[in-house]
Amino acid sequence: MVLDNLGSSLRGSLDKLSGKSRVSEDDIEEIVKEIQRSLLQADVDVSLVMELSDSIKTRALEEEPPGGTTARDHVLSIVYEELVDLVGESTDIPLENQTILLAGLQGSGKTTTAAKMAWWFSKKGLRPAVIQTDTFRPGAYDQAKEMCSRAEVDFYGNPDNDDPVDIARKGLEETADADIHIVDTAGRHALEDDLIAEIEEIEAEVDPDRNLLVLDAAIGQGAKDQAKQFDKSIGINGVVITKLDGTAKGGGALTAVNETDSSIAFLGSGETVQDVERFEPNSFISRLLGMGDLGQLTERVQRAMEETQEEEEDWDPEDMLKGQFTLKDMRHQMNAMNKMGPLDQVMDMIPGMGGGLMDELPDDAMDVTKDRMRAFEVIMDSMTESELENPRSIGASQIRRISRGSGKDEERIRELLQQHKMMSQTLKQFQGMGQGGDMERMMKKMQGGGGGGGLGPFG
Ligand SMILES: Nc1nc2c(ncn2[C@@H]2O[C@H](COP(=O)(O)OP(=O)(O)O)[C@@H](O)[C@H]2O)c(=O)[nH]1
Ligand SMILES: [Mg+2]
Repeated sequence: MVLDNLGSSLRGSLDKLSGKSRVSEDDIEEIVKEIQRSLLQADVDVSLVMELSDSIKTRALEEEPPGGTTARDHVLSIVYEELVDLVGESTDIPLENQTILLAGLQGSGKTTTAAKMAWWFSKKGLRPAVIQTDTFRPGAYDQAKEMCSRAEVDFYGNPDNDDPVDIARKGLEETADADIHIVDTAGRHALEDDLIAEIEEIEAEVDPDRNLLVLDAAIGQGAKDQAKQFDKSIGINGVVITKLDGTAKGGGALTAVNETDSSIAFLGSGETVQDVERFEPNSFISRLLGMGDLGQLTERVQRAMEETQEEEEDWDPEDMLKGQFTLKDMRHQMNAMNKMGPLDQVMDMIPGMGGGLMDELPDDAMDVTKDRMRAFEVIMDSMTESELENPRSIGASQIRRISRGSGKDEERIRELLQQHKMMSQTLKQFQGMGQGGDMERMMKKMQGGGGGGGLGPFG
């Protein structure tokens, strides 16, 4: 996928910053070189690469890291911000009636994208129709028709008509009931005058709300000329990058986006109609850098936090971030985790937590099954306030008392204390990686100030 190597190589150089509080010029040179290498390998335009690396360099050296930030986090957040900036906003696609025209060379993935987008709109509760105007390629009609039937969306085409403009006109009439009209067009092997003339005519007839350029992720430097040409003739509002599931690099497509001053609308990553997603700059770059999907994680965490908060009014997440990890915190965390869904999934979304780190933890370090939870709750109810705040103070005699009070075996109480100890150690471990204490701030920053609401390393 695009810039596939960037994440791992960049993490390697960033790790060398671990423990440092300031970056030196040499450090940043090395990191910027890594970034340049990955971007150039991914076919991103040279001038774009230079522009990007200059601003990363300047910012990393000149900007004062916010108080308490490690050099690593500081540089990572700058790289992140600059990359998000490079790919730009996602193309605005309002969920309302509209006509979308797809342009692009033959084989770029227009027809597939038309069906995919139609499927996507139908999942949003709108009624889409695809109009196939490709009279150039034999089999285009059958292919589009079949894909649309798989997507369960309306379709119009006419294999006996060889006038694309006429097909477009009739198509719009025939599918007048639909909310969204997606007009698929023909392509050629290369940009030719007659292709440009044809698409201009269709454009004039259809009067689309937006024109999307479909680009194969493998396109490379040729993307620039194509993008310019299509932009000049019909105007390009957004780009769809297809075949991101392949070995393609996608950098050419990023260059094209920049060239036409447009943005990315959708990403295609497979041959079936469901293999489509809206382009989200933040989550795209997070994934690219192997930082997990910060946006999605934050959203989940926030939802879980809110729900848990309602049940435990006296629990304040800020306390946990500031000081000791108490049994109350643990109860809260277990509750929140239960609400977030499968733990391994959640861990995958946490920066730096993806590959293998979970394997290093004891198997039951985070076993928060419902049964265990219930037993722990009962035990905690038999503890005093000071025991909950300071579980280390709980000795053999207290364990005996708590066991009598809760009706649970002493063994279960030791288990609970053991689990608390492990979670507390894990927490420290995360903080040691320079990602615990600063995570909240980083998340806030990465979401553009959306507010991470007191997140601990467990969420
Ligand atoms: N793996 C993969 N194949 C794709 C994707 N999009 C399109 N294709 C394939 O690329 C080929 C050309 O796609 P098509 O939609 O016909 O391109 P068009 O000529 O621009 O209409 C077809 O074999 C598609 O199945 C994608 O995202 N991933
Ligand atoms: Mg086609």
